[in-house]
This record gives sequence, C-alpha cells and structure tokens, in this order.
Amino acid sequence: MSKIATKPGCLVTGVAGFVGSHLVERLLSLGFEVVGVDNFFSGRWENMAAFIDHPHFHFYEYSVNRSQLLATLRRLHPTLTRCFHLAAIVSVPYSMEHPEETMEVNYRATADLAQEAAQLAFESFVFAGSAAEYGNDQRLPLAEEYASAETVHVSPYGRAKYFASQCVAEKPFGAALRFFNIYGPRQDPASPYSGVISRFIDMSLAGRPLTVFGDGLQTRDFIYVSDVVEAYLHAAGLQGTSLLPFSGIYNIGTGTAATILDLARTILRLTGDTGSLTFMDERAGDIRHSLAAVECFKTKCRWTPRISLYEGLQSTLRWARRPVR
Ligand code: UD2
Repeated sequence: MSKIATKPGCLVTGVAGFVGSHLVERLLSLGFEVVGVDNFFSGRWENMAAFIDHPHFHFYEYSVNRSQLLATLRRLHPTLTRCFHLAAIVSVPYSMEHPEETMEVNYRATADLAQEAAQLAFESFVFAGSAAEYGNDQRLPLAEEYASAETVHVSPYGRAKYFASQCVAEKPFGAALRFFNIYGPRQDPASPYSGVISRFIDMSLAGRPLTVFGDGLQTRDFIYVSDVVEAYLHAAGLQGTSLLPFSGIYNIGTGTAATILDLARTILRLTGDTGSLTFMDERAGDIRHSLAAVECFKTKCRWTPRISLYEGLQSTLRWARRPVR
C-alpha cells in the first residue's frame, strides 16, 4: 500500500508582523498548512488580511512565552513539524528601557521553544537573528564568527538575539538567520524607529523633506523581504536542491552596501518628488557601517538574493501608493 505524502505543518510565530505575514503567504501558496501565533505587541491585524480566511491557515492569539506552546498546538495540528520563530520585541530603543523583558521574550522564550521542539521531534526550527548581534564591530564584511560572548552589544536587543541564536544553532535541526536591514511592502513607517526605507517613502509621498541623520554617508546592507522569505524556506528544507533542513548561524543580506544619502536621492527620484533632504544630528547609538558576508549561506544552500535595491524600492513604492481602503 503506498503511503500518501502529507506536507509538513508549519508554525510561524510573529505572524502579524511585517516579515511573518510575507512568510505565511508564501507557505500557503506552496500548499503548506500554517499555524500562526501573535500577541499583537507590535503585529497588526491588517498584515494578515490576505490570508486570515484561508482554509489552511489557523490563527491563535498567544504569546511565545506561554508554557507548552508547541505541545498545545501540536495536539490541535498533528502535522506540525516545522517552526519559524519570528516573534520578538523588535524595537531597539524599547529594549534599552526594558532589558529584563527583552531577555525574557527574545532569549528565554526562544530557548524554551527550541527545547520543546527537540522534545516533540520537530524537523526544523528557524530563528530570526539580527545584525545587531555584531554590536558595533566594524570589520567589514561581518562574518558569522565575529559575534561572540565578548562582543560589546549596543542594546539588550542585540545581546538577547545573540544568545538566542547560539542556543538555537546548538540543536541539530536549528538554524539562526542573522538578518541585515529588511525592507518591503507592509513595513510600518509610523514609528520614529521604523526602517529608514519605509520612513523615507512615507515622507516623500507626503511631500515632506527626508530627514537624514548625520552626514548620510553611513551605509547599510538592505535586503528585500521576498529574498528573506526564500532564505527561511531554504533553511527549513522546504526549498532548494537538497530539501533538508540544516543547522547553524548564517548572515542574510545582499553583501552590498548603500549609503543613506544615495538611498534618499533614489527614493526622491522614484517618487518624482522635487523634494529636499534635511540633515539632522546623528542618531545616538547608530553604527556607521553594516555589511554582511553572505558566502556561508549561499554555499550551504544555493540561495541568492534576487531583488536589487532599485527593484525592491519600486515594489515598496507601488505598495505605499496603493489606494487606502
Ligand atoms: C537596524 C534594525 C534594528 C537593529 C539594528 C542592528 C531596522 C528597521 N532596524 O537598525 O532593529 O537590528 O539594525 O544594527 O532594520 N536614518 C535616517 N533617517 C531616518 C531614519 C533612519 O537617516 O529617518 C538612518 C539611521 O540613522 C541609520 C540608517 O538610516 O544610519 C538605517 O536606520 P534604520 O533605523 O533603518 O536601521 P538600523 O540599521 O539603524
């Protein structure tokens, strides 16, 4: 008798967030059953609008530090064997004011989930790490081994992400992906700490000058959200040639740097705005340059970023110009 192959069920924590919602859309388009959790600390219902009624999507308003989270969900959804853990306190300034809470949510809850995943024999656990794990290290491009327990982390956010990544990558089924500056549709421009691209597009469309902090010659490695989603799928063994999940810590960026000034000028050109730039004091705690060494992940699974900064800005702009419902 032939066995009917069942696609694995995928848990996505932080499903109402910017990246989580893109990941879910892609998983559903590939035919996976998806269980999503979010506590709306920073996630938004609107981000789930495209899939909340999808027959293969199941939502639970839970926090990630709820005890026995995976066991509870596994009882309800027996095919669950993959976990994408994105839920976190995402604001660096908030983490400065709430270091204990940040450690609790971003590190301890991750360690507990990874442990529970091991007990329940999950096949993969992919964690959202961060470039913040490198602190202010200026040996560029930043290679995975540069982050260590001796790294001077600029924020509790960076420190908690560092320890969580270590803990996940110790598991044979655990991968920690250190994301550089992610951007794309649905990134919220509302907070002063939102990503610079969403802020610049918002300012430009509103006809306001773009605020450049410092001289604008600081650089970042910007990666488009769909490339991030593909990286998640590769790490979980759901995409690529080998279709095997793998373990370890990997940078996810493009390996190319853009200055904030060039970025601002490109956005002004794309919006057709004749607008201006306003130079303001450098932001306290800002790092000067950030650039990922990306060979490790590319070699591991043949993932490669496909969307250029220019294309990504065009798509993000198209989204920002959508008619508001
Ligand atoms: C990113 C992450 C942060 C943390 C950090 C680790 C985002 C949104 N934030 O912070 O969570 O992981 O990396 O290193 O991905 N800028 C302006 N004008 C503005 C806003 C920003 O000039 O209106 C500048 C800002 O001073 C900085 C650059 O743009 O030099 C990027 O700022 P960001 O807030 O988008 O991201 P970053 O790299 O500080």
